[in-house]
Amino acid sequence: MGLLDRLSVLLGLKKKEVHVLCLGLDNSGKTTIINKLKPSNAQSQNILPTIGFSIEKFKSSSLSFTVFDMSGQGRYRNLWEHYYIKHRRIPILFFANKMDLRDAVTSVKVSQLLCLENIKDKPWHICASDAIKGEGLQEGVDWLQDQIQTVKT
Ligand code: G3D
Ligand code: MG
Repeated sequence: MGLLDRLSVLLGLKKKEVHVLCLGLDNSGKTTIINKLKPSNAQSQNILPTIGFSIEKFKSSSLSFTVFDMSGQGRYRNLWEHYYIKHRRIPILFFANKMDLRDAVTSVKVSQLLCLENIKDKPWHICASDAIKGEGLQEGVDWLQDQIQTVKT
């Protein structure tokens, strides 16, 4: 961030800009989640399968997010590492999505199955979500915003 941008953020004239990498299994609902976080007049009615990646933007109360929505398909996974810097203490937000499905397991169970408690070097959080209804998404974004705001601008 340039000096002028930092000053604008500090004075509350501009939202701090952050980049988010969105990863997950193909068909898990990543694009639907991101779409639902956009203002209603900017949301697509038709979610198409993501090819390679797409770049989306949305805002929270104090941040401006640019999201790299990566395809989960195996042949595109080699792209992931180009957008992910492994050793930084970046926060990781997990969505246990499709909680509306009858056989969905709880977010606690998902966290156990993925052994998330082994992540010691980065802050992480898991939210149960239903991206179609938009449930659980705001809780996740609020957590991410809190984490990012504790990092110096
Ligand atoms: P992806 O970007 O992770 O590949 P998509 O996944 O966002 O393209 O979503 C894949 C399918 O899952 C879509 O259905 C979408 O509507 C559905 N979906 C996303 N989130 C939820 C959810 O929380 N609950 C349910 N029941 N379905 C969800 P289609 O039919 O368009 O393939
Ligand atoms: Mg997608």
